[in-house]
Parts: sequence; C-alpha cells; structure tokens
Amino acid sequence: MPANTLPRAFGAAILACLLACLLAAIPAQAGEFRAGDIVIETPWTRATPGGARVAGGYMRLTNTGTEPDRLIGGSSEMAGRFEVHSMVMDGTVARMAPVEGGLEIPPGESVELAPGGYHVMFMDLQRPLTQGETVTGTLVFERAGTIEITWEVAAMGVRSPDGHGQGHGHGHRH
Ligand SMILES: [Cu+2]
Repeated sequence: MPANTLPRAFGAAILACLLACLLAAIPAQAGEFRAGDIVIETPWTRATPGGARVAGGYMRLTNTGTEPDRLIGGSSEMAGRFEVHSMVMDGTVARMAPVEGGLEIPPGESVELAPGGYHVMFMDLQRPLTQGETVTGTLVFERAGTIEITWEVAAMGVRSPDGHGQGHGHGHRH
C-alpha cells in the first residue's frame, strides 16, 4: 500500500461522517415535521384553565409539492375529538366552524393556523394543558397521509408561541 493512501482514505471517511451528521441533523430540527410534500412548523397550543373542554392547536403548514393537499383531520392524546376549524366574523361576533372538505394547502404555498383564524380544535379535553409540556397526536392529510407530531404548550391566552402579544382578559384565572 503506498504510504499516502491511508491519510487520504482517512480524510474521506471523516468527510463522509461530517456529511452524514449534517444530513441526520435536518429532521431533528425542533418543531418541524414532514411527510410527503407537507412540512409542519412550530405546532403549539395553549395552557387551559381547569374544567376547559376545548383548546385550539396552531402551526404553519407548507406544501412543497405540485399538487394541492388538504388537512382533513387528526387526533391528540388528550382530546376525545379533533376537528379542523375556521374563524369567521358574523357581524361583530367571531364564530368558528368545521372547514368543509378539509383545509386546502395549495402547492408551493403555506397556510398559517393561528389564534383568530384557522386552527385545529381539541375537543372533549380529558385533562387541562400545562404550560411547558408537549402533547402528541397526528395530522391527517388527503395526499400526505397521517403525520405524527407534537404540540408545545405555551402560556394561557398568548397570541403566539413565544408568548408575545399577551392580551387582556384572556381567561387568566389561576
Ligand atoms: Cu375551533
């Protein structure tokens, strides 16, 4: 074996290892989930007061494919039922309702689920949600299928997962 082969092979092995480590790190990114062409970012929900029967779940859904997909349902460990909801103004009253036929994610676009707009609804809550915990569940898409995800539980009443925009009178009952 020529004397210079060993260091070269060694260098190649190190490079391969570095690449493998970089690739392995991508799916491990916190709060991001993928299946097929769908990317789910930053799923979060909010702590609930004792006795609450429902909670909203929020996230950003991106369709990286060339065909439309639809969020048609899901599940979570602590809810008896799970629905996909929109929030619409009825005069001065905001009302939520199930999204008929599922929430469309057009190809190449993102849809934001956030307080005051589209959300998933955890119904028949089996227990209160506590700030700082994570809850597991699934999202079901027409094309991408079923994706297991986790929602991070933020503080009660906040408008964003990092706690900014905490409103007034948003059920702060301790
Ligand atoms: Cu709702």
